[in-house]
Amino acid sequence: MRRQVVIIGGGPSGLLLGQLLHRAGVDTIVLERKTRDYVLGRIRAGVLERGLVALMGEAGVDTRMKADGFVHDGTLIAYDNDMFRVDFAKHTGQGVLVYGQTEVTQDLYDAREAANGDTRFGVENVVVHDADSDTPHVSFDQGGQHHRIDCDFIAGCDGFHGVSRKTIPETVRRDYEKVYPFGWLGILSETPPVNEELIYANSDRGFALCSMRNAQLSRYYIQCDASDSVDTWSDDTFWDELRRRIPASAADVLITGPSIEKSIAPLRSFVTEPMRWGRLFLCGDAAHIVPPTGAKGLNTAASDVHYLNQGLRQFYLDRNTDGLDRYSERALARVWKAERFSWWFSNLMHHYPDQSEFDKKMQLAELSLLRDSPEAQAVMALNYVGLPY
Ligand code: RFL
Ligand code: PHB
Repeated sequence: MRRQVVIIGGGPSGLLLGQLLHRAGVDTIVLERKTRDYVLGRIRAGVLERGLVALMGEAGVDTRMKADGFVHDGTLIAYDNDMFRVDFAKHTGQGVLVYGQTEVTQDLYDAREAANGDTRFGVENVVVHDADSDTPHVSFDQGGQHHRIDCDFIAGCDGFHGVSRKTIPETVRRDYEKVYPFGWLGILSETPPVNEELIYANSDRGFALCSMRNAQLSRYYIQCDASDSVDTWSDDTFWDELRRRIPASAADVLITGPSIEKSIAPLRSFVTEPMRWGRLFLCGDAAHIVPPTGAKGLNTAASDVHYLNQGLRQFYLDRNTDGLDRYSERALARVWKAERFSWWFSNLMHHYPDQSEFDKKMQLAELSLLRDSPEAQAVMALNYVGLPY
């Protein structure tokens, strides 16, 4: 079998790339290890930058997003019993869109199905062959059968634990990593959000975030020990701890209910360089991870998709390889800025196990600078709404 582009991974990066290429007449196959339901059951991102919203439009899949998404023009930051607002719209003329990754992924799967796109679920033993030659191919097993697909290019969109990045020889690849000494415990509950906008809270007991998916669906997170397990956190313990970490004005009106999802995510900053090896191109979490503070993961995956889509279109329409040759450099230039923002915002908002009194004072000084300085707020707003592509 032959396809122009093999896409490994049917998460948001792989599906968005597939849909954009489909619109350009490029023939793709998506290989996904899990089932569609499993992929849609993962509760992840909730805040979309304008760049991703525009790409969904370009891919022809933004109807439901436009109808059901909520524009947020600012966010609240709480610390030391104080709370202030960073006004994105005032500083940048833009907002962000609250619309879940689950919905984005579902819209993309629906569109791929409507277009009769070739998607294989439950594939095993995916192997990339000869990526550094002009005749690469990908092999995999499905339902007891072995398959081979010859192609022009391979898009490695298979997330942090996928095979694509590991295909690049260690002599070529350089990894940069920082692991944070805590995790995020998140719950989803069918309750109205505590506030119209997100609240990021720095408290002595650790970080907390009040987020949402819609008017009846809330998403809350609290910083927890990296070694905690969800079983040690009953819903009641979670709600009690959340109340202690957010300002009294919010805690007093918090509506609680049973969790419909509860999970713990580790926090990590990670980048691999380069993002291209021969005819293999890495996209999204396969190449980089950010801690979720600041909501940059899915959005940074989207900017990779944008650059790769441009490069592939240029190749197929004009036989010009410039966009592909510059893919890694272009994508990484933006990735590192998103890494910086997520690292900065994580450092500002979390309680570190080995934090000294001096370190704590530094956090408070920076938070009060952010509260009082329009210039500091403008820098934060610019990064939060998303740097231009
Ligand atoms: P994904 O979503 O991990 O998808 C990769 C897909 O590849 C499949 N796969 C394979 N398929 C075939 N063969 C193999 N060998 C394979 N190995 C893996 C996997 O099954 C999977 O379906 O990566 P992708 O597409 O790059 O998307 C990245 C985003 O999912 C991620 O960056 C965000 O979810 C991060 N993130 C957030 N990002 C935001 O922009 N805004 C947010 O508000 C936000 N909140 C979050 C987040 C991530 C979180 N967690 C759990 C890490 C909140 C949380 C709690
Ligand atoms: C979410 O709603 O899941 C979310 C929102 C903002 C973040 C991280 C996660 O910074």
